[in-house]
Amino acid sequence: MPTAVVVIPTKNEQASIAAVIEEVRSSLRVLHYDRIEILVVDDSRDATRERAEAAGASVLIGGGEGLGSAMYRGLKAALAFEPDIILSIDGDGQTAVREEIGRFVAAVTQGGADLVLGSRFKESGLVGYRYRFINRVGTRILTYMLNRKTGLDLTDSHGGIRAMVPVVARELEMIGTHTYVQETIIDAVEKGFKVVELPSAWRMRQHGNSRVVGSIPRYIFYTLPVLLLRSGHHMQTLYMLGLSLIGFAFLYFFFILYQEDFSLRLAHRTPGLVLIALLVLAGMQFFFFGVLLQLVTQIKRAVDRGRVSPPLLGSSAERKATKERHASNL
Ligand SMILES: Nc1nc2c(ncn2[C@@H]2O[C@H](COP(=O)(O)OP(=O)(O)O)[C@@H](O)[C@H]2O)c(=O)[nH]1
Ligand SMILES: [Mg+2]
Repeated sequence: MPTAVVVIPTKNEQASIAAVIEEVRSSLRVLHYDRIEILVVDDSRDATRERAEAAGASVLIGGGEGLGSAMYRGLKAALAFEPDIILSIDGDGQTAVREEIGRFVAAVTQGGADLVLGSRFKESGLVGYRYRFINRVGTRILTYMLNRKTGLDLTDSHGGIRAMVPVVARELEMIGTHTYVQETIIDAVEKGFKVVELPSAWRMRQHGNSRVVGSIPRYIFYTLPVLLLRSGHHMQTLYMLGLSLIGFAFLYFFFILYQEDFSLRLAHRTPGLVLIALLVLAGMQFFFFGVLLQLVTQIKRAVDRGRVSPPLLGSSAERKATKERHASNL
């Protein structure tokens, strides 16, 4: 009995949510899914929740910490249904679900993709309205940073529809709360999953306001620190800085000894010795700060994994496949 779970994040989408749920359900029925679960992850103050429930969806509280945490919760919760495929679709009706969902599902079920992303710029004419210049440039910058980090050749990261094999959601670890779209791609690539991009049309919003792409410059501001943290460069930098300072202190100490003909009567060199002590202290601080950061990162990863209770951890064959991917990706 093939099961599909669709995660729909919503923030004040009362005008569109019922129609989106209906469109998703009828389109998946055509694709012969017997069990279709719609999981709305909601942070609304309007009637989105009631309307989603009336349309037959399960509604999960988003947590009020941005799209990233809402999607994280939704994707992890989707695993409880033991799905064959997970999709995520925006709840604002900007995606042409009926026309496109089949291609996204097929890329996973027949094309061997693990994570399929919608791109509004892969072909011309996909964006059905005048898209603000600043956002176009911002999206370019974001996609460029993402491609540099992942080695992929994406044209967009913000499409309104995605499909994935459940193990991508199961393995997902995130640092940021607002950087869902980029971080999920980086995470999937790090774990050796096959990421594929398909063209996807983008309609104009009929109701409400865009929040994510509505503020691309602010979005970049949120994304940069996360990209930096995920790269792990900050830890390497701290280790290197710590070791360099300590190394420099030792060199300077030997230089002083050399100047004093290796005599240990160094009372008159107090300023130099104080400097050496300070360098060693600072070096140790940097080094241990790096160790602490590494520990915190590891604990965060363990907590992320622990959030999925054991019965939901999937078949051992699936876990073995993931491990192999990790290994071949090293
Ligand atoms: N749960 C939740 N959903 C959100 C949040 N921010 C945006 N969304 C939803 O995520 C989807 C995409 O958001 P939108 O603002 O349209 O982004 P854009 O189309 O990329 O500009 C929509 O369905 C929104 O309702 C949030 O903070 N929490
Ligand atoms: Mg939108």
